[in-house]
Amino acid sequence: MITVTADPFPFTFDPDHVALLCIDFQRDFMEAGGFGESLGNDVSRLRTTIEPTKRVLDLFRSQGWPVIHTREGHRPDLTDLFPSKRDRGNPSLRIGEEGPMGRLLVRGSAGHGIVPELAPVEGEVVLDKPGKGSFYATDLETILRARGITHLVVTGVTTEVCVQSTVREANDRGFESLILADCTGSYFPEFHESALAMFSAQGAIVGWVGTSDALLDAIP
Ligand code: C5J
Repeated sequence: MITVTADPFPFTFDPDHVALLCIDFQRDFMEAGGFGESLGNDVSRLRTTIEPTKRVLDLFRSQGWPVIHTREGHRPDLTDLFPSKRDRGNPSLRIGEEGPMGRLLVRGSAGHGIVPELAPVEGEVVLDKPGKGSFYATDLETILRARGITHLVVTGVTTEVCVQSTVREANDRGFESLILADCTGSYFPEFHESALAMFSAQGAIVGWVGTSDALLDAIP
């Protein structure tokens, strides 16, 4: 068993039953010209997550532990895009419209891809999802249960949107999540901090919060 220093108390997992979730490290959220910027966000804020997440990815790869990447996006014909998602807000470009990295949040466009530093390698699951949560309208739960995964190490963007939806969905399904604070990021620092605080409050009501260093230090 491996025990990681975390809030509100140490997180213990069996390495035979753990997986790394890398949520939506897509160019559309992390680079200029993508969906995140179309909503008026400073996308550079998310880039601090790349280096620590790369170290965690390297750890999982070197140990042979499973890695699952998710990508938020839609079919090219947009048949899986609810009008409520398409029409809300006042972005400079809407989902499906042509931007500098191709059509925003459309599967197959350059912007929909994962940033090169964290790109999946052969054998890693890449899961496309139309919503914010990674369990909604995907086979994530089946994939995890088929492999006997009970514990998740969670990285990704953004903390209070897709990470938060996913860890809440995971919690309700009985999975134990360790969310790495430096491997998750938000356009809004205060939302990042609040979301992390909500996860670990009330005796880890949603999950545990730790850091990449704490995880790496815990591995013999
Ligand atoms: C957002 C996400 N923020 N991946 N998506 O719309 O968090």
